[in-house]
Amino acid sequence: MSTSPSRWMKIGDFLLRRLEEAGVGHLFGVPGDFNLELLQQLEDNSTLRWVGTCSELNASYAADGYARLKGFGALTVTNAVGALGAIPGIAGSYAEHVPVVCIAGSIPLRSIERGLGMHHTMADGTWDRFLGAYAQVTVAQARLTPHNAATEIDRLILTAWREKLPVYMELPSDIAYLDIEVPDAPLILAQPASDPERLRTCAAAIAARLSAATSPALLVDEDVDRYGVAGEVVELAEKMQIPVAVISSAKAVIDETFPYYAGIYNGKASLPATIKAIEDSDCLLSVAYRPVEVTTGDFTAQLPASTIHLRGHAVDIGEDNYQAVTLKEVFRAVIDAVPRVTSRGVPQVTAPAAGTVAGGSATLTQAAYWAAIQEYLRPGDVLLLDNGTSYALFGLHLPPDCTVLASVIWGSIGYSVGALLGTLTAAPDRRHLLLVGDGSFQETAQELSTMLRHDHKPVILLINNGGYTIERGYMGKTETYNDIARWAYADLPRVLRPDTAARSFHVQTTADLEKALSAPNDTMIFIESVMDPDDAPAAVIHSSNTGAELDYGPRGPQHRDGAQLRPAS
Ligand SMILES: Cc1ncc(C[n+]2csc(CCOP(=O)(O)OP(=O)(O)O)c2C)c(N)n1
Ligand SMILES: [Mg+2]
Repeated sequence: MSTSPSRWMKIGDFLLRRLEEAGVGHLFGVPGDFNLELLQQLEDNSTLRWVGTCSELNASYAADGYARLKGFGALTVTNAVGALGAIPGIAGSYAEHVPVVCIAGSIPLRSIERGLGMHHTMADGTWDRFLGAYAQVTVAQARLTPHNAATEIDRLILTAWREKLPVYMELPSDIAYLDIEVPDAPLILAQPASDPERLRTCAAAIAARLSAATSPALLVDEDVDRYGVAGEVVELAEKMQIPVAVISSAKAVIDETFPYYAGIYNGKASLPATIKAIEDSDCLLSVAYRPVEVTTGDFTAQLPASTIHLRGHAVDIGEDNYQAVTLKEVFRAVIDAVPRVTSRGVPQVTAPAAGTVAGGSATLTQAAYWAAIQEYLRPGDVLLLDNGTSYALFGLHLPPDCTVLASVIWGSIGYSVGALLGTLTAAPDRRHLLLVGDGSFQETAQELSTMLRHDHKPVILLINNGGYTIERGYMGKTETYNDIARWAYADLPRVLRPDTAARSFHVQTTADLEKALSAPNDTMIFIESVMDPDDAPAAVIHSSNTGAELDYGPRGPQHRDGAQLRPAS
């Protein structure tokens, strides 16, 4: 019997209490008969707010977007039909290292024990399939029972938070109202303390390498955000005058106006000064870098062989592998151990500025569009980008305190629209900009209705180019498989909320765009910008062209005449 103070709580109430203690203020999802009892507990006893979504996929994207700003996110779905709908989003949270808990209200324990057939199953007496499916896309899973709930709820929440990965729990619908004995003490979200000897030795080894180096550098990926060490990275860079480059998935994790910010590193597709800072470094500290084709400029990245690799709970230095060292403690110890350097100065990394906005009545081009967006950005903006020509945002200079959300490694189109609901819910006082193509938008567009329903005020910047332009750069420049239906996008706010005060704009010229961008941010602004299907930023077309070589090989169909959209010569 436990000696620490305890109390009696209903299982569902305890779960909701633990979510609150983990900093979750909102639960996304779609109700079903197997989770209504939990939703009733939420209504009756909890400070959590319910945000019903149009689909489970969008709930999973929303929980992910919410977690990226608040540190933890949660959704609830119903057995199987709901749970399976959320899988692509939960798998994306795994790929992008986002702690989310997916709670499936599942068939009653009574039915499992007696082998009773139930709806939302295959009606063949099985009940483990969906837990099995989630085992592939989450770091931990459990079916709650009255005898494991008190420990399993804590294990799953803590595991998700510590490892920055999603978890899945099934709450059988007949146990949420059962009383169990639970700890009185709140759940403390903390990383395990490092092994003192390993931490000391590891930090000393890094500090010695850094102190002896003439051209140290830092390369950071998105875990720097997830583990909350951007402040430490900046402190170390400042103390030793070290340039810091980021992977595109970590855009804006380091303030782009920070003097030691050295740009986005993406192999040979990076600026020359960024390549030099990283590849010629005699002591590169890389934080949680995961090389795939989209983060390596198609495998042209060349990190020095001596690179020190830091991850959430481990560090690799040459032959030495340090376990049981947590990232924040490693940074702290290294910062304290290294000398202040004043002789190196500020790195010179200047990216070409986006062009200027050309003449008023000119048909809108991608070049003019991105120049205008560059001017529109403000400090503190939350920027959600989807795949497509909207990736041009990676080339813009961001003001301080911006946050960028994208699905860079997982690459799921439509992510940004669902995630926008999550970021709006998490940080309603910030300005949120959605940069999305028509094709991506069509995947998840209905969630606009939830944003309107809750009076959110995002700026939606949609590029209407009649289809999948980024894909035309891979294959099928003029093929119908890259075409999509032309919606009246700017009319959607009124369709989805007839009494909306949203301001909608159908933009065809640069003058139209200027006018739209001058609208005040006191309501939703929906700007649909019509552009030519063959117009795309050079960097986007280039990466599509080279991506096709990787995807289809030398005998692929991309080599046929006119098969690919190519950069304007
Ligand atoms: C879920 C999913 N389905 C399909 C794809 C393949 N895909 C990648 S980009 C893209 C087209 C995006 O088109 P759009 O959003 O219109 O952007 P544009 O390049 O036209 O600006 C597609 C279909 C994907 N990444 N994710
Ligand atoms: Mg498009």
